[in-house]
Amino acid sequence: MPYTSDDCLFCKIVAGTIPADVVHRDDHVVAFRDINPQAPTHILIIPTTHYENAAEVAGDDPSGLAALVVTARVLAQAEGIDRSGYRIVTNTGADAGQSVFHTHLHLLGGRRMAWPPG
Ligand code: DGP
Repeated sequence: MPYTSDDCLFCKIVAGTIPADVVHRDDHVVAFRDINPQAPTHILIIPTTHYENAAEVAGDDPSGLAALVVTARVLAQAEGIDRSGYRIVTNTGADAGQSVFHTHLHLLGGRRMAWPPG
């Protein structure tokens, strides 16, 4: 049984107790549209198991991290942004802007983006 945190917003989305616009779900990965989109496509891709950040997933379940990236590629194709380009972002820690401490990839696309990020 995967670990879930009772206090974790994204664990509640995995469990279905908080609604979300889910675009993909399997045993290991859930993807849903960001509540405050920063681009025409802005999807959050999360493991069903609670890990605080991407490094934790990489250390504990490398194939789980790969599954998140593969899901991003599949969803980018489904959204029609795979050829124009898209960005995968994972914030780690407060200074990076992480506000939900259940690791997630942001899949962003559908507009031209600047670099460096703010
Ligand atoms: P980060 O700041 O990198 O931890 O990203 C957290 C993202 O989660 C942020 O872009 C907004 C999004 N978010 C926060 N609460 C909810 C929610 O209840 N539903 C959805 N769909 N997204 C949320």
